[in-house]
Amino acid sequence: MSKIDYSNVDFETLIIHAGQDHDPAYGALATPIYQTSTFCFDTVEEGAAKFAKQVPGYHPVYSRSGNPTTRAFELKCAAMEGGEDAVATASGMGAVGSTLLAFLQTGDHVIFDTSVYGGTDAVASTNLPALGIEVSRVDTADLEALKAAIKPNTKIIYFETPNNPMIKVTDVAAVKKVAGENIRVVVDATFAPPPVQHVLKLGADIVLHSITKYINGHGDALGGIVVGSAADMALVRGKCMTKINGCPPSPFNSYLVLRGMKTLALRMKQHCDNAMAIAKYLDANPYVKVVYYPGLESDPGHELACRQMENGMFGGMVSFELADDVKGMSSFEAGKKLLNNLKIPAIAVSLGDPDTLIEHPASMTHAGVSKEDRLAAGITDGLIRLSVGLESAKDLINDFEQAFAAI
Ligand code: LCS
Repeated sequence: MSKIDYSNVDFETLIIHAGQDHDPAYGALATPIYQTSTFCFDTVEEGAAKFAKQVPGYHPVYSRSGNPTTRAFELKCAAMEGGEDAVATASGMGAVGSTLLAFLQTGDHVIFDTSVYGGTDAVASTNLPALGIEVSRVDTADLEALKAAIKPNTKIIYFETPNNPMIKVTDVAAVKKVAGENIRVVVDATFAPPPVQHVLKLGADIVLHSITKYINGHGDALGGIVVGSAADMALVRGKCMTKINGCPPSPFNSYLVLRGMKTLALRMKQHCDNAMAIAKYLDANPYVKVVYYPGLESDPGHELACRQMENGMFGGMVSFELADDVKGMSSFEAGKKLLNNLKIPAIAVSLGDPDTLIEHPASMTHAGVSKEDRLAAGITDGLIRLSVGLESAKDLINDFEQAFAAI
């Protein structure tokens, strides 16, 4: 057992040590990869007792419901968010699906923000209604509209903050106040994980992440995590993750995430510093019409972000749109040229990698959202989304300069 009192240390210390006790078999410092599907019992009686959870301590019986490498990853994430427990999944969508199916059934009502990741959007617009679950779409930044959308059968209010791809910030504490005790507030904080914000502390009931992004942070593994109360996590794990979805991460991916998380504090600071520099550069660029980044004073979410996000960090995601007439071209045409001219950013979806990634939401991450819904959420054909990496900000700005000049 660790001797560290995690309630009394800084995030930089917690994120390195939490969840990773020295391995009981040989005292290994790094958590071993328990690459096994099953676990053996000496006797039938021992197996029965472990299945019945009558043996004190952590005793996995089968790797779909529990694995020691994955458990270390779950415990580190629970500590990171200040939650009682966590459930790891094979992808972010595994976390989204397992959470929604754990708490919703036919006849229930759920409210989603107008703009969420394209995969989550498909769940809201197609998969949940097909199960007889009623879905409303409301701008969660508009608290009056949110209040008006609540019905007697509303079970969940679901949003991302900042959201994908508009980088819109939603007031977690204010939404929980509107939701009251009986409606779960579920926040997807993929775009700004701790230490940038701690949404459970702001009042969310459940926080989830695509681990694929900043938390693993190296662009080499898919994963998801759900964090909340012990009772809620028991339901997510027991009813959904291990049964309906059956989507645990592989032990090897759990190991990669544990490795990546050791540098989360350092990486997030650098992502945020670089994003602020690039956002300011783009904001001052005459070819750019609008920049969405809550760190900019001109951003409508700036004041809220200063309260809700921590230590002057505003995340590493920046979206922007070029001016309507760039050298005689539309915003969309000029944007395509800009992306093709850039040398450092990779044209790719995903985010949170050390490498800067740039993408076109209307034709990539949000291509499956109807044009009407996209435009209502502000996702125009000219919108460009940038995941600012860990390269030198100066090199990135120089690259943008040559790419704009060559349009
Ligand atoms: N939540 C958010 C906010 C996301 O951005 C994504 C993926 C997911 C959940 C799902 O996570 P996954 O299953 O991919 O691990 N977002 C992506 C994106 O913007 N580009 O590629 C994937």
